[in-house]
Amino acid sequence: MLSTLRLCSKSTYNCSRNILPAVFRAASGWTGQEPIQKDDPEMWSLLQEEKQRQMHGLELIASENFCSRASLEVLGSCLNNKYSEGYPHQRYYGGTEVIDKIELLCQKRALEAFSLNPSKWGVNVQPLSGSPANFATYTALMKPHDRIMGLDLPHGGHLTHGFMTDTKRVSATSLYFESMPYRLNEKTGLIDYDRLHENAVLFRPKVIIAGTSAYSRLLDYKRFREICDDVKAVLLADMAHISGLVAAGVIPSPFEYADVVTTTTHKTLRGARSGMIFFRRGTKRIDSKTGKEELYDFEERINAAVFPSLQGGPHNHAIGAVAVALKQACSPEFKAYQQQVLLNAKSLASALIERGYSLVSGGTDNHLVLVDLRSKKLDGARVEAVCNRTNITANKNTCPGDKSALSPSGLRLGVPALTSRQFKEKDFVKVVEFLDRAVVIAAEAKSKCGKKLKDFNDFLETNPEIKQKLEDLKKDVRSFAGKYPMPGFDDH
Ligand code: DSN
Repeated sequence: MLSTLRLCSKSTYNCSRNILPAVFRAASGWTGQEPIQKDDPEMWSLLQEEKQRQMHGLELIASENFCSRASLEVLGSCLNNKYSEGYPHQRYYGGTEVIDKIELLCQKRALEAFSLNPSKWGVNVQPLSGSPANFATYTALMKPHDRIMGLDLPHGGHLTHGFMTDTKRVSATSLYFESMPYRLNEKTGLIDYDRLHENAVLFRPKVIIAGTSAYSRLLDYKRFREICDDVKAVLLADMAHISGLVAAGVIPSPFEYADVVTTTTHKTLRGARSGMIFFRRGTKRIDSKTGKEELYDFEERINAAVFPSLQGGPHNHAIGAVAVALKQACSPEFKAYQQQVLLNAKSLASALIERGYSLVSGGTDNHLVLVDLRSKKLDGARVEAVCNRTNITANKNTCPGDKSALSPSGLRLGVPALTSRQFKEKDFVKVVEFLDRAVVIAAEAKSKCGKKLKDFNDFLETNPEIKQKLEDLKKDVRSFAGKYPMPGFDDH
């Protein structure tokens, strides 16, 4: 900096806004305003590559979506530059007056998006994503070694709901707290609420989580509430997967029954990648004898757990971008989008059933289906491997009864991303046609190679006939998917 200034003669050195940047530009050559194409062509080319992959592929990962351009503009803005530890009007750094307005706007829109009364509910919009939101909530509500129950990961739950195996406490939730899972009834593929209730009575958890990441049915929040009341547990709803559907009012909301609700913001909600924690506030109950009011204390505990216990500076660019998405979530277009999500999921499910596929629970009431490939004598890993090579993006998933998480029998398929690309019911019938071709290729390859997944993958890479079939399918998928529009920027 100093050497740059020395290069400027007294007559050219001028602090006016117009002159100084030009002088710096001439002297150092760097302004920080160079576009990515020029500044880092290697990264630009990778961005282009990824954009092309997304444009020409069938994105069926149930937790993914395509964020809007407006939200992405805020995400890539000067909001990234600001530190603001603390909360609005209580910050540790100066220069936060605009950041305060942005965080308050995000909070206000979050409550509006879920039709919540600010005297009864508050929200923390600083969690960096869903897993940090959950861990902050546990930190707020429990002491180390307190007990928690969540849906088992292999039965459609989430890692952070307490996953552990016989030999390892995999999730930190099971490391710092004592977790006990509840599961599905393997015959029906539905949550076994009776068993959950029985076990909760014995285990006496402090928190029960009503939340899923690979479950295609609606949750019975009333039943969860009754169980929680019976064992005096806090009901935490993790609505990460379904929050967009809830905001649009097309499926039941957890807010009527839950004490605390966590969510990500980038799945069905279609915002930037971040997390939120909603908590009840105000009067908890009034003692009938003394008339004394008992207040919820979640707000102080949750805010303190997020900052300073677990996080430092909030990601203000994400908070601003989420605020934009939450405004969109209140629009009639968003409601129509979520209605289409439900129609598309039903279309996907029936087209699969028509082609002889088994679905866990037999169908769907939300945005995803879980295909059980055992009836096709296949598994999720092999079909995922074929999909990966043919521009179809989906993920292998355990089904109830699976013994190995490494070789699960299911494939989880979600419709939110492609619905954001204007796919309708008939387009999902076509998607199933492509998926079925992938499954047929997987079955043929499996029948002709060794037993191990590695043999299978090697075969896909080397067998000329299979390679040709993969190439043909990929070409058809590319040309089909490439015709649909995509939210975001045109080229990145
Ligand atoms: N990774 C998300 C999912 O796919 O469900 C959950 O965190």
